[in-house]
Amino acid sequence: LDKLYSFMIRLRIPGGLITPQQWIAAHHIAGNYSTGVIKITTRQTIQLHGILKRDIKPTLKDFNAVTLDSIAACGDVNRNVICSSHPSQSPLHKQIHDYAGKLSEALLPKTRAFYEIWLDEEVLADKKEEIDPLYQDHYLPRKFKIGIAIPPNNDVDVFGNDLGLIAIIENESLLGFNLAIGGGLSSTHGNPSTYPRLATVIGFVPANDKLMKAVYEVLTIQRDFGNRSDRKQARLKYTIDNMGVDVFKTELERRCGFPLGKAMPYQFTERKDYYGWRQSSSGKWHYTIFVENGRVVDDENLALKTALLKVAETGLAQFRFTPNQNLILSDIDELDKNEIEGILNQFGIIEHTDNSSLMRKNSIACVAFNTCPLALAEAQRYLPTLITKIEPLLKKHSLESEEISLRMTGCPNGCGRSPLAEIGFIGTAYGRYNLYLGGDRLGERLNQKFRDNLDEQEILTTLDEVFADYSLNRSSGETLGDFAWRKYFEQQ
Ligand code: SRM
Ligand code: SF4
Repeated sequence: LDKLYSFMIRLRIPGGLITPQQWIAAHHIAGNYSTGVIKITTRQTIQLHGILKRDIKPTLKDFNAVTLDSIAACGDVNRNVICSSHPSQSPLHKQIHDYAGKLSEALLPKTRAFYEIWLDEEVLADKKEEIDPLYQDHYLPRKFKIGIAIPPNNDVDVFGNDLGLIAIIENESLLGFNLAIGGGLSSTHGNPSTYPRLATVIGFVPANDKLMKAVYEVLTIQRDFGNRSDRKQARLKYTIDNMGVDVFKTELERRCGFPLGKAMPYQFTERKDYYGWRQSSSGKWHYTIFVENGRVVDDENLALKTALLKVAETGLAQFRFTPNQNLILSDIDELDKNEIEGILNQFGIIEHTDNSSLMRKNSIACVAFNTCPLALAEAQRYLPTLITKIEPLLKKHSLESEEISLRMTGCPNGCGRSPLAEIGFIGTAYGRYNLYLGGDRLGERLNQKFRDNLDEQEILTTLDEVFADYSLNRSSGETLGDFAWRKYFEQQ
């Protein structure tokens, strides 16, 4: 007997937008071949777990039938391109969002292997036809990530990406993007040569072919200069720190054949999903649902998966995943809003979104156990319970109306972007976490380690003390992250 292998499949959905028909397909594919849970990821796409080896082909074929694929969703290539998700973010949202698709397409590997292996196309292509000018025959040294942010909302955590693009809008027209290079959030316990790093803004490119060229050449530099002998040192952040930002920029301009412009002014004032109903300037309505840790499933409290199927079956809403693992039912006509609202009310979705605490709605947990092979501790299966125990502490210190961000990962790889949270937990062993504080609310400052290896009781005692200190000693309007930074780190 062969081993009973099971797999995870992650889709490539640039900008996180799919049609209701595609959601219906995902619902049934999940039911037919996986654990049934549809997991919305921190990079605006979905994953299915527990797919048996024999079911990989049918799964990918069924996705392909609704034009969804998993090409370059993993591997040493450009990954799913993320973009500020809410259509009301800007009247130019569609124009900017389209870049997620354009960049994703432009940076796809040229090989037909996916179609040949999984979709039964004619067996292996003539290699001459598979010439790939970008990835050549050796791909990138490591995964590569692009995020597009539309200020003032940094919902994509743009500085956590290898390449961040910050949209610059003037007089309601898109001028172009500031380029930020070398973001990455992973580290390894006990290995000080690994570290999270915020992307550095190096200049501006107009929104035309120059943007595509500049992005492409950032990848070629990483391809040619990235470390191929040590995977722990292979991300772009290390390439840049080894070369120096200025040398990297000069090399980029040389390869592009044009200089970058001076970085344009921008300001982030928030980093959040806009829960509930919002209308965009086009008149369309959008409802953002709180999906705890991105897990779409029917459980004893909420029949979310069934509710979403009912919504999809009306065909009246698009499905947009957010980089915070939530879901926006979007682009709903005024005339159809009541019908969608009726379904959401029938299944208690609006009540659930409205009544969940701010801390819960500002939390993220990665997958971790029991499917992630790299997990040292629980994350998505534990964080909801931990938050239930933290909520009374917030109440005790009158902090329940604060929008504090809290994120947990089961290891230091940073999949739930905990290094960018005001309160970050990183698993060290089963039931134990390092506690990090001092990240800002906008994703512009990394948090710092505050305590090592805490168990649950130690976490609650420590947070009780921190909340008490914050509640008594903060200055007016000071966020928890800024307070913790000033009090516990800046003065050290
Ligand atoms: Fe991640 C590896 C899950 C976003 C940094 N990540 C993994 C794997 C595939 C474990 C593995 O290699 O075997 C996890 C699969 C668990 C499972 O059972 O499903 C996994 N990562 C996830 C997701 C699903 C977390 C979630 O709960 O949403 C996210 C999927 C994103 C997507 O749709 O493409 C996810 N991963 C991230 C992010 C956040 C982001 O990109 O905004 C990061 C930090 C940013 C960064 O890349 O620096 C991240 N994942 C990693 C790393 C560390 C990479 C490094 O530089 O060292 C690994 C391990 C690796 O690549 O060797 C990793
Ligand atoms: Fe797994 Fe670690 Fe990523 Fe969590 S942070 S999903 S435990 S690799």
